[in-house]
Amino acid sequence: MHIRSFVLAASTCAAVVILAATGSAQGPASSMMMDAPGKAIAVLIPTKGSAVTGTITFTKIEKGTRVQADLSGVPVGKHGFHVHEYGDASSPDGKAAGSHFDPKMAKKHGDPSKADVRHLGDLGNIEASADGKATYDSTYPDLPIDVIVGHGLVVHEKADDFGQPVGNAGGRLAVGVIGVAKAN
Ligand SMILES: [Cu+2]
Ligand SMILES: [Zn+2]
Repeated sequence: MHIRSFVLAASTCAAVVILAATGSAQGPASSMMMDAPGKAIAVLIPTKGSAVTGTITFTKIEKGTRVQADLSGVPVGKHGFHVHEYGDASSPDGKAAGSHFDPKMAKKHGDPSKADVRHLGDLGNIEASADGKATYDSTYPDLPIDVIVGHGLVVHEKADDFGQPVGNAGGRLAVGVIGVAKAN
């Protein structure tokens, strides 16, 4: 009796394993195993009382990820901007985007041009001229597009002074969700 029930259990197990293997080989999961995206984009949505709009693109190049921003309606001066943990632009104050995206658990805020240890999402500052336009173009060796896709992008009220814990950049002027874009 013991042997028979063991055989039954073993064959059931084998069937489950075969089903699982077949499912992962032919199911929707396989289409998600494609190459990492070559380009991503965040389209900014202004928070309540803000006029900040524009796009931030992330393009895979030989040296890493090129980050380019083209914004309008930005108050003159420097504004901190970061990849935030949630791709959620639903709240009028932008807070649904959570805090700085820190998948490596660095637990330290920093200047991307200087600090090796920083939140992965720390992008420094973007500066607007008197006409409200702000552009940015910088390449990061350590910002994989497939890691940041689906997370948020926040442009802040004030400059990021790189103080702890999150740079004293104040409120949020705009939030976007980083999505996969068609590579050029
Ligand atoms: Cu931020
Ligand atoms: Zn940070």
